[in-house]
Amino acid sequence: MKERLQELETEALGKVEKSGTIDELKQVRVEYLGKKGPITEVLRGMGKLSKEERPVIGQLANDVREKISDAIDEKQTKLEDEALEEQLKEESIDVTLPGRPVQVGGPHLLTSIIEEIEDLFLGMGFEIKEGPEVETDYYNFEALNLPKGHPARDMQDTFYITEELLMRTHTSPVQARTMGQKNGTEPVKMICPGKVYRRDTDDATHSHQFTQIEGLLVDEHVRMSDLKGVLQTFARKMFGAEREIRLRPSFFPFTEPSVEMDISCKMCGGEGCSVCKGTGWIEILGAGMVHPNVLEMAGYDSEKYSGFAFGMGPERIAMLKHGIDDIRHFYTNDVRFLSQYHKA
Ligand code: 2NL
Repeated sequence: MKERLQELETEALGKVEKSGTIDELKQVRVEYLGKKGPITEVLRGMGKLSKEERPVIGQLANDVREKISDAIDEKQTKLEDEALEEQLKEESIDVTLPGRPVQVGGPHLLTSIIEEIEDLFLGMGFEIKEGPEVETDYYNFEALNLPKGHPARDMQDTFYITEELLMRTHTSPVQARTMGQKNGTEPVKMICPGKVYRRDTDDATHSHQFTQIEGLLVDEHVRMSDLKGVLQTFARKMFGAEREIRLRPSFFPFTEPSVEMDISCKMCGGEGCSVCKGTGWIEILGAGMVHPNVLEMAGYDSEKYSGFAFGMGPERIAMLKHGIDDIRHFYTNDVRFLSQYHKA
């Protein structure tokens, strides 16, 4: 029996040694240490042994079993380590490879234009004010000399929330609100950029939602020449130092007198071309002297105070600056359009 056990040990250890995979090792374990294995069999036959031999063989059988088991465990750990090593080698990444480029966004063209205009007016001492897009009928219309039933309201139809609440049609209500906070005594020097709304059918030049920048200066002794100086400074900083401006009489319910401002066409230098439709001039904005009714409604004495105001559309400015032919490009956000105006 002793020899048989030693034989089994040698045999089993040999097979453990030869096992190349965890599966093979499992089979060795089942074969030698399983319930039906040869060692169990030896132990079962111990009944036939003498009292003296029994503990010796029993001890030996247990030693052999333990040796085989330890050898299997050791080999299993080794095989597992090797497998892990192999897997790590396969999955290793080359950290020296250059990374995939990340797509970098940038400000929307309209945002850039609005910020450029803001900077120009900040440089002239104007402050920037914002206000609600949902407005009252009073601040959007009444306070701007557009009483209920005024015919000019037709051109500024909008989206109504209630009879008295609506989506603002211009940013002027921000200015009316600001003037109203000044007790009729302090001067105002502000611009207000923001989104505005009209009941319009979208096409290449119309949108039901667009942006506007309005400006307002109220103080004692403000004259039309002040308006002209500010607008000329703006036009030259925005479009080029060589630009001329031209004021044409116009009408707005909230200013009197009212004007429209053109800049000389850069494309043809004033000769007339397709951009300026042969006139040599391009319309940029509307402006005027604040109507006395508007000043009075905001609490100012229109005998003592006067002011000028202007309004422009950043979409139009951007379209002229960059030769964009359809206002809808600003809102459909095609990256091929947007990315052309990201500064490097
Ligand atoms: C245009 C014309 C304009 C104003 C806006 C204004 C605001 C107040 C008082 C008086 Cl609070 N006027 N704003 C004045 C003249 C013209 O906009 O064509 N905008 C795109």
